[in-house]
Amino acid sequence: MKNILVTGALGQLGSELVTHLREIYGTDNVLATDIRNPQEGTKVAEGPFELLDVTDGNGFMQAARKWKPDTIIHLAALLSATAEKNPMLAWNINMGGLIGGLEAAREAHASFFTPSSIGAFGPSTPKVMTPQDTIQRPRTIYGVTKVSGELLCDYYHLKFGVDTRGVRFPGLIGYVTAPGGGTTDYAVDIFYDAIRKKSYTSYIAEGTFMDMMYMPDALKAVVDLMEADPGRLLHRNAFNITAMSFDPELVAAEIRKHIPEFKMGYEVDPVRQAIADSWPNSIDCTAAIEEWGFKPTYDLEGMTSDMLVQLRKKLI
Ligand code: AKB
Repeated sequence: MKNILVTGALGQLGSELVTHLREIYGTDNVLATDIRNPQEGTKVAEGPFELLDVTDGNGFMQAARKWKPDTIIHLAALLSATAEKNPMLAWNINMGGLIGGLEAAREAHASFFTPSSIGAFGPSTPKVMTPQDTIQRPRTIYGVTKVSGELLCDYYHLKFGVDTRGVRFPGLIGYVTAPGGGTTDYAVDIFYDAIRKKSYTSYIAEGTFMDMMYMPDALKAVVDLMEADPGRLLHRNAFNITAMSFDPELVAAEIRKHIPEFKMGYEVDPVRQAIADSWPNSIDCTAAIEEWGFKPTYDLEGMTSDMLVQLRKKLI
């Protein structure tokens, strides 16, 4: 029986992952933590919850001593665009939180998952079918923390034997909790505006391709990687994974199949555009497929139909 501690449980990924893990391993076996309390009536509030500021290493350790997790899923972090506005804060949260979590996992003898990102690549990385092992010289503070985090997790595995595992997530698209402060967030916002206004103004320019994934595939990937036979893992931190690559025009065209009057406009944000331009167009997930059987279900077509159905239920 598992005993899991999740940080950043109220974020875009955390709020859905906690529910998913509780369905698999039992509500009482998944402790959700975040820096603020969950709203009453939300799914996260239905099971164990503790306040935890991940930059407080001592607090992290105390939470782990109390809960005795066999798995720590550390999600609390700033995303790329917010990080770029406040690099010191990004370093403190992304790296301070990570080392606190790794120390807690080391003491608890817990497995440890934390996400890296396509943001761990930079302008000198091969842009098309970016290999698993390649040049990683990002020029954003988010990317710097993601590469450092990958190295730190590998170090804790090699030096202390902590069972660290991670994936490089692409942009995640879901309808439960909106993302905040990311570069790929447009690919979520577009669905909300398509239903509410039948139009969207994109801050990312036409022709900018980035990798994306629908939330159910992201949730499954975390569980599949954590359940994978360690003997098969040649890599650990972190596996390239993706389900689709598109630019704003492609997703708009897909939405138009359901909402023919949908209109697309552009007001490009130079900061987020520069970040997007430094990231790959598409990444190669062969290592994840071969080492732990990664297999996404949703492509652009399937994701778009489901997003629109689910969001209509939520918004109308
Ligand atoms: C972001 O845009 O910052 C994230 C990511 C791809 O890491 N969604």
